[in-house]
Amino acid sequence: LSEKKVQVVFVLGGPGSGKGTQCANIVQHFGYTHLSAGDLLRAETRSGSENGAMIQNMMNEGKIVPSEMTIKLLERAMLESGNDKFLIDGFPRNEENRAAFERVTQIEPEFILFFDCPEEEMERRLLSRNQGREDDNIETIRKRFKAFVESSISVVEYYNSKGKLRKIDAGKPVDEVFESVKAVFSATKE
Ligand code: UP5
Ligand code: MG
Repeated sequence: LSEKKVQVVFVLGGPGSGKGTQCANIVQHFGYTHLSAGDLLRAETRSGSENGAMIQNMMNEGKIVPSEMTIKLLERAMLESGNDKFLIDGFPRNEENRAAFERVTQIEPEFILFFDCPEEEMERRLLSRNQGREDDNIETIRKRFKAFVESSISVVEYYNSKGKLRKIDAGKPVDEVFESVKAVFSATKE
């Protein structure tokens, strides 16, 4: 990976802020491959791998899985895709994730898309999602919010201090949010 010229955009935001929804739109317009760290971890729990049960337990508690596991899955998915432009959704979630990814892959993200959304709105969205996600119950949702505030916000602040944060008001309807997203990607193409 380090030999290839790889472009990475981290897509961050609280649980239910719309990361997955907007990434699907970005893929259609800007030629990126979408890699959701959470989706990769969920696939790993279904694969029956030795770490599957541990990952599942951590996700049901809203805890952040050790970086080595997440990074291994992300690296594999990047290599398998054959693409060189990636949206990495829902990662890095804490300082340790961030530093480990940089150290292991030597990749510096182009910028960070940050979906800023009020917690009441995220809660409403998650409770009505209905896609069978085991962590979409009110107890786990509260734990996910807590982990976001306690661990993930510091990563957002880190990139803000480096001038790499592109903050989006994500509390609006999907197509209005995408208008703001498009403006960010169009601006960086020039
Ligand atoms: N929706 C979306 N946008 C909307 C809008 N503008 N207006 C109205 N409704 C909107 O959207 C959520 C729901 O809202 C959907 O029904 C959608 O239609 C609607 P979605 O796009 O799915 O939001 P997203 O931000 O992707 O929410 P998600 O629940 O996936 O976020 P999380 O960050 O909680 O979940 P993730 O899968 O990233 O992680 C899950 C767990 O995995 C973590 O809690 C953690 O335990 C573990 N994990 C790690 O340990 N390490 C990692 O690196 C990544 C994950
Ligand atoms: Mg998601």
